[in-house]
Amino acid sequence: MNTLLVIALSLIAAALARCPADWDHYNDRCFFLSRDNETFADALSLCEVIGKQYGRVATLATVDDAGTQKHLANLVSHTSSLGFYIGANDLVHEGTWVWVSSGHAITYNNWGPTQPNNRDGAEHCAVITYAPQDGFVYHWTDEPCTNQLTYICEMPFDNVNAPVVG
Ligand SMILES: *[C@@H]1O[C@H](CO)[C@@H](O)[C@H](O)[C@H]1NC(C)=O
Ligand SMILES: [Ca+2]
Repeated sequence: MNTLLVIALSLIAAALARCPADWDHYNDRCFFLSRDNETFADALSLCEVIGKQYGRVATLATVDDAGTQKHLANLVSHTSSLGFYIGANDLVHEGTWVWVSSGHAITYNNWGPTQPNNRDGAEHCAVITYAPQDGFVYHWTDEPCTNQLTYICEMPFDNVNAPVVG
């Protein structure tokens, strides 16, 4: 087959799949764990760009219940990364943690020991952290949003939207 046709067909197949092959499915969402390290702002932009490739609205992960936390902790446990940005932040009002996906205040959390502590007044982004010596076993900490870290994107599971092929 012609290479362009093969590319077009694989793009359609990727868009029609309820979660793309390198994404993970949990309940009504698809999740993607990055390998690249980015700031919080760049991670958010990259999630949005990746989602657009599938015709979906993607963002940083909303970890709003214990089941989602447990599921993501299991995914993170299969990586060697020590920290993944999720969508929780208190960039607008110090101490008011909201999800970047909705702007709504967080109702579930999994903060680690003494977190969030806003160390040096400079920590406004939540990170799922593996540092068992300090009591963080996929618990959350707040970190400076400029830290370069891996990150978890999410997008809807069933918002199927094939690209127009012309
Ligand atoms: C991301 O950062 C970690 C920790 O500094 C490092 O070990 C890893 O190699 C980095 N990954 C990439 C893809 O640069
Ligand atoms: Ca902290």
